[in-house]
Amino acid sequence: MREGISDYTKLTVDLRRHMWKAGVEIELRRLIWQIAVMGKYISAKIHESNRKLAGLKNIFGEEQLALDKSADEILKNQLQFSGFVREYASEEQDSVIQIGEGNEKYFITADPLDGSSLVETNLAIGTIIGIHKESMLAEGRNSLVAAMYITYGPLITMVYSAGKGTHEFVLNREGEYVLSEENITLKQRGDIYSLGGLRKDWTPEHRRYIEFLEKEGYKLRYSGGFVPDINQVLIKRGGIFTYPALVKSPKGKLRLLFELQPMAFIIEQAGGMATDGKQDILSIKVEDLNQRCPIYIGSRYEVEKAKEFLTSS
Ligand code: AFP
Repeated sequence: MREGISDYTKLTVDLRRHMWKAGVEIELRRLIWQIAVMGKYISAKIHESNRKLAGLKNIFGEEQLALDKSADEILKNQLQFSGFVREYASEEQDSVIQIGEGNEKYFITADPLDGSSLVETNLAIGTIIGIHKESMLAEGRNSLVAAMYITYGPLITMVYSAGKGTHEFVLNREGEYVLSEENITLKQRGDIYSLGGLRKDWTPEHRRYIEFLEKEGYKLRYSGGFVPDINQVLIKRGGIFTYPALVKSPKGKLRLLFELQPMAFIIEQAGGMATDGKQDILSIKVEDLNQRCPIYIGSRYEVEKAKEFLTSS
């Protein structure tokens, strides 16, 4: 240990040490670390591009910079030189792109900046990453080996799982990710719920489920940002996030590959569940990059209840 290190530093476990101790294989450790570091650049981009910060909002009447495109560029350009990534797919790309030589170990899916429409309201937003060991057009359970998300809020936090539990790190003033919550485990049931879509567009089964939660006294927590809303269920150790099938869009809004699979991997590793109302999210085969899917994700009691209501005739 370097001399003069503060007690605080001695107590902190940084991301690389945590993954090494957890037995995460070296290339995957380095890849997760590289992506976590890119979170710092994306956060800087959010601050730099937010005209409000520069007091220039709408003075020129220009469109808010496409932050999600910038975030995508940062991820793609850095991963291109990582040495570990063969293919990259993102919500900002039309197709899967080969960014490696063709013999690298991992395939990456990214929602580079989910909730970007919330930037001007200063609400938290996030980056969602899936790390696959084979082509992503498969069942998540067979291809995903790790998943992570970065939350850009009052603090920058990063949650990851490499199949050995779910853990949260916070970016400290020195620019290091230090462990804040290890082996996060959801309770059997929580007391908060997030609900997407308009009530008038819900199916009768979904409406009956939400009315059940409300009768049970669940508290509504919904920001319009998938990452902070899921993060709240995880850090509060329970509850449920739903974005259901709607009368006009039976597949709901959220994307299976870029948003739901990584979050399902992380929540399952924390002892929770994720379903489309009938089957596990991680058991659904990805046929198409932009495939959408209804989602019920969180602690077991609430998800099991959702399945009961959704499959009752
Ligand atoms: P944006 O990226 O367009 O802000 O959408 C965010 C999102 O994809 C997801 O983060 C939210 O959970 C969901 O949409 C909110 O959708 P509604 O605006 O329909 O509630």
